[in-house]
Amino acid sequence: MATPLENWVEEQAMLTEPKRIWWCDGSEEEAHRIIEIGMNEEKIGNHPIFHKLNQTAYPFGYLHRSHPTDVARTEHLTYVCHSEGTLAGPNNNWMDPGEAKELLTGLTKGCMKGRTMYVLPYMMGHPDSPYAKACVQLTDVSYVAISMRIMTRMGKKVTEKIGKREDFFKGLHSVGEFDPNRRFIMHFPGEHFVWSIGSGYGGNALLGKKCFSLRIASWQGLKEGWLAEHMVIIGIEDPDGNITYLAAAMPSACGKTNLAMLESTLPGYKVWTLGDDIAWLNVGPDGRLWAINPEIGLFGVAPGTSMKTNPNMMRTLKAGKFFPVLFTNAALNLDTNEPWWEGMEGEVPGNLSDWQGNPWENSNGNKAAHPNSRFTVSIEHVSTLSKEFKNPKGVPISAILIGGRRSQLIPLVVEGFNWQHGVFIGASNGSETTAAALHKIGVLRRDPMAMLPFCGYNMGHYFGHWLNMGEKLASPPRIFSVNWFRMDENGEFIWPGFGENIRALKWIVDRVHGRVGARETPVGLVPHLKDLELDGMNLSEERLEKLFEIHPRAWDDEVLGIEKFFEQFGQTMPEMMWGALRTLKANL
Ligand code: SAT
Ligand code: MN
Repeated sequence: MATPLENWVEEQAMLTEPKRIWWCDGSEEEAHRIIEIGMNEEKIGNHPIFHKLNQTAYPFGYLHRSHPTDVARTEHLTYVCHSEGTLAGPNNNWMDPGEAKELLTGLTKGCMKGRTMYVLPYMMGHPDSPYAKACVQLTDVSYVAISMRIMTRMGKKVTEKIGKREDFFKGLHSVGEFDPNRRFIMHFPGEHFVWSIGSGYGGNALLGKKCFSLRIASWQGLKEGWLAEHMVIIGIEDPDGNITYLAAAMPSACGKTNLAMLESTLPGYKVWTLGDDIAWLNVGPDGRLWAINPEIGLFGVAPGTSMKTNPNMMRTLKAGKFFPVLFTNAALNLDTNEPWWEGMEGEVPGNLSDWQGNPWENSNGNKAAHPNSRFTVSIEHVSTLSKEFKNPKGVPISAILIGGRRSQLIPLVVEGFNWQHGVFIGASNGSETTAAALHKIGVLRRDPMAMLPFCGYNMGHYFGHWLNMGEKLASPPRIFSVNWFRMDENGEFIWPGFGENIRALKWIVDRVHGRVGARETPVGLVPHLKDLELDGMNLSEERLEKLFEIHPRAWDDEVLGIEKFFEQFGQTMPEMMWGALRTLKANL
């Protein structure tokens, strides 16, 4: 008798009408075959799906060019279809589930004609972890099949694990016609189901990532008492060899991958990598908060990545251990057959094709690589991978960092007074927008816990859930806000960032272990400047003070912005958040 999984795949095949169905086993041999198909048979426009790069410089490297209209997440086409709109909240687009299915059935009918349907069984989380989830995604493009193999634990074992069960997470994906007018990313949290059509790009198409591990999982977390968060996980080893684990939430393209791979400029300190994008946080039997990374790959922003900013990443891209490594929408050096992007060191190559494959003209600020061009690479390549990465229990978190891109106002590092105040700091987090989603770049938007585009339910309830989590923890992590991006009057970054960020992290670790005091300000606790380890850094006292300046009048505007943001959640906003805002106002 057919299993529920087989029945489900059969039903989707009746709807989408592929020419064949390919059950993937996740093997390397299979990945080679799929890449071959992507190079020789499947196309987007005139381009093959994959172009083989210089294998000496970039072992296992392939370049993928997406459809020109399909280069970032499309938040306006992303819906969370709860039974009622109030459950989705003002932070989500909502459609009635029945209506959404009718609309998508129309768009999906026969959409895989002439194509292969890849069946991808995968695990989010270590298979032995009590927190892991079994999932299956269907897709009709080799790029997505291969990307999912890099990002998740894919293979036959998952099919066996699912067995006769029905409660696996389901994802149906088709690139359709790549038509932005027929593109939707629809979530059905009640059914653990995501249905995505019309895009092959990142978070729109790799359904294990934002769609499941954040939007659907955050809803599951609300029901089951845990958190699915947009966070890096790292361990910081101090000169005594003790490792303190931190999780850090930052919006897309604000340096999460750089933080996860940070190479310390402080002697004796070392950062161990556990994850660069997603953390599932559970209350452990010891009353501490434990984090696992459900993914096994990195999907990072290429432009700006160089031997200077992130040498660890550059080595990772060339490590050649796990097949393959993908570069999406990078430029191509036609002389060397290597990928290229803005911000790579050295001279700009003379013979480049741009991210769409056209000869590149260096004029009018014309970018060769797309600003949201990405690499996809196994975390096994990372030489700083923590030995705890494979521990099914995860790691205990001592501090949570919340950051954004703020050219003004927000100090380098601030500690919340307590868990509740930390939740307030997270809830009022803002960031200047980037190229990771299609919207105007550089505008301030509120992005609580960097989850605005990823929280699968009403954020008013989400803040309440965070407050409840604090109650369940015997020793809740301390919560900090960080901002590497503050600028001076001339628009220059005051703080050098990258490897030097270890100095802010060291202060955080010192706070966690009670080694240093702090100075109280209206917005939270900031370092006594003498406690910051700045040896070997070229930063004048005056500029250092600028990093921590708090101008009450400028904060008045911030308070107004937070108030306006909170208001939209109406009755669902916990009173405690309003209380924290009133206190902030009074203190200023
Ligand atoms: O496209 S993704 O959502 O996977 C990457 C990002 O925006 O963070
Ligand atoms: Mn992300």
